[in-house]
Amino acid sequence: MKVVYTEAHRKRASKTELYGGELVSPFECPERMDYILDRLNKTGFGEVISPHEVQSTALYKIHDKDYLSFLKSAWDEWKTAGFKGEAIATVWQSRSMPSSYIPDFIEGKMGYYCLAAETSISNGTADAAWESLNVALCGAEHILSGDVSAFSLCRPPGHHASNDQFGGYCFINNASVAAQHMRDKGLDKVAVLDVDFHHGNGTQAIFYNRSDVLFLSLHGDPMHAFPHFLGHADEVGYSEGEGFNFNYPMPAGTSFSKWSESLELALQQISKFGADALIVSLGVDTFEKDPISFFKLASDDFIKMGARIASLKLPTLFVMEGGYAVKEIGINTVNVLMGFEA
Ligand code: 7XA
Ligand code: ZN
Repeated sequence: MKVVYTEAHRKRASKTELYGGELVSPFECPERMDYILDRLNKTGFGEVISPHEVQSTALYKIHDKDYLSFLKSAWDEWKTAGFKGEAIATVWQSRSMPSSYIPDFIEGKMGYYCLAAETSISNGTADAAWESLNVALCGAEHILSGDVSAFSLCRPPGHHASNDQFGGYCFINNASVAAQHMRDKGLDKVAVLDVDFHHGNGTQAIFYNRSDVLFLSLHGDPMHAFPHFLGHADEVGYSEGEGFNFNYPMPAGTSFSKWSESLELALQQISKFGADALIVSLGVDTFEKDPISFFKLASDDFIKMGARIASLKLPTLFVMEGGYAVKEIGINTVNVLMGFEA
């Protein structure tokens, strides 16, 4: 399996995350990639390749153009405003302020284009987000040219980013743009299976009224887990998309035996859908030692996960999302890929 990777992810080097009322060093850090690469090297798994520049208009079908302009200019605008720290949203439109105006000043724009305050924007964030997208698109190109599988080692991750909002460490929805790119290049039906601990709210929202992209997410119950405001089982899609969105929320302490029951249900839906290709939003924050999550998957379980996904026998693109038990992130990620190939 080819592994697409670029060192350019290091441009995303934010120093602050708002966590529990404190500014802490971000859980989503560059070292995550080092541990994954190290494990790939040690196991000899896959051929690590640099991405080439992919020509695609899919980004502009998935994300709002003003949002993309905002991402590009946000850091400069924040600095120009004289703020000393990294850019963090602090004020939102809300139930009691349902404004449709987009503020001119960066403080207001941050709230307009942000869905959760933990994620700061810093120098290089936008560059890294675009590089991460290109890694995903390059993986998609390999699938389109006939590879049975590929791994896009994306950083920053993407599945929380919606059409016009960033948050949850995500800026551009890599998996969604890859799915759109596959559609644009002639695949009729694409399924996106999100196995990250957190609900893929951005991907769900993007495809919620579409029947050509099936979305399924296995995640911590949003009553207790981020992103809290999307991811319930009764969210089934809207209009054309009704019946093409599946959520499998699960409680704290969920082990692989329970988790895999949801996986089997999701796999059945993917088979029934008749997908031409599968994109896996691969987060390994379901791991028992993950510092910000509450499932109990063990390292060996990730091998079984990969094997079950392989049973679909679909061309499969893995796109990296979360996972913060940094020392084990390499083992857990590569276990999924090895289980898939075995
Ligand atoms: O998959 N998404 C993540 O791993 C990021 C979740 C961000 C949680 C922030 C809660 N304080
Ligand atoms: Zn996650």
